[in-house]
Amino acid sequence: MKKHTRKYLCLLLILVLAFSIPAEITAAPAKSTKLKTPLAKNGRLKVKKTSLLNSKGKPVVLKGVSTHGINWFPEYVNPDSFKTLRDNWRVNCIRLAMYTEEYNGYCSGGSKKDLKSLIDKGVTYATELGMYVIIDWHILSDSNPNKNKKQAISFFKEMAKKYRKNKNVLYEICNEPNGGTSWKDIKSYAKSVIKTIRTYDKKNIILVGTPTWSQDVDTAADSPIKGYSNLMYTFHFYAATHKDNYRSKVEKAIKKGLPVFVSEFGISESSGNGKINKKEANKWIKFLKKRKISFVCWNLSNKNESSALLKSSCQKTKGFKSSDLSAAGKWFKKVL
Ligand code: IDC
Repeated sequence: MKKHTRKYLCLLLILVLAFSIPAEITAAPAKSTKLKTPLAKNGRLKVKKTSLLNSKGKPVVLKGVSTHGINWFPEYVNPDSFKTLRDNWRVNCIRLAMYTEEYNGYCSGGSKKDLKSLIDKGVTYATELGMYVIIDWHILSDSNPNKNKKQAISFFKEMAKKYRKNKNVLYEICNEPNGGTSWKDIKSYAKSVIKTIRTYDKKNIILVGTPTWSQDVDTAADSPIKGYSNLMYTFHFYAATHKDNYRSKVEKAIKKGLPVFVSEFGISESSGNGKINKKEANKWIKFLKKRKISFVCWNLSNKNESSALLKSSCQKTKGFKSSDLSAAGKWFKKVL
């Protein structure tokens, strides 16, 4: 090696060392303060007894926002809106509500291709952002899930095949059975759909609806579904309508060993509109937090109804500021 080449290499080495040492020293605290995504922190979730646990076996609470029906409000399924919710609201879960029978629903003339493409987009954005995502088969006016059971099975077969490797996906197989649909009926539907999902996806959480608009968790607790793991049962409430006696239903169900997940709630009346009741809503949140029950708030839209989290005058579909939020939106952001 020539003398000047050696000199040059020495100088280079000194320069590299000079820059790398302080860089390392400053990089260490930066690394430790860097926020991990909810998914990076918790990994694949599992259910043990009544608890939802992360991959390390620690309890985890999903705090989510539900879209309104993606048939009506597809525009909110975008990466920036989810990112706003994650970074500014501290939401770690998005629920994609796909109505099955209302206007342009999956089983009532809506484009299956378009609806599934919205679900795919929603799952992709949530995954990129490290958020959990619920694929919600949103039955409502089709009161009994057995009505569209065949379509549910083929839908969830497709979803489970596609998303079995996604650690952040949860399947909600029937939003709110109603119209007198019995737990026995729901259970028979659930068993078929769960069997299909588990053929492909052995692990991700499955959320099962309960009778009377997903309120009768106490009834489900008397006779839970056997033979499968990672199942949870949904309880829904609207704070201006459902109060103490509903909390005691949840309490009863948990005492009987049922894992409960609040995949939808609002602080309005059960119509999704009318007065909001913040006092009762705060009681609910205190109750849920104490028991580490996950909760997902209805709904991400600017619809002119009091359960909507955005003001009806808000035209933004991302980057929502406090002034864009409805009273319910302001309340929920503060709760988080
Ligand atoms: C409501 C919406 C409303 C829409 C209606 C369709 O807020 O804009 O017109 O559905 O029937 C539920 C349901 C949920 C309801 C919500 C409020 O899961 O779909 O959304 N709610 O009524 N259960 C209890 C209340």
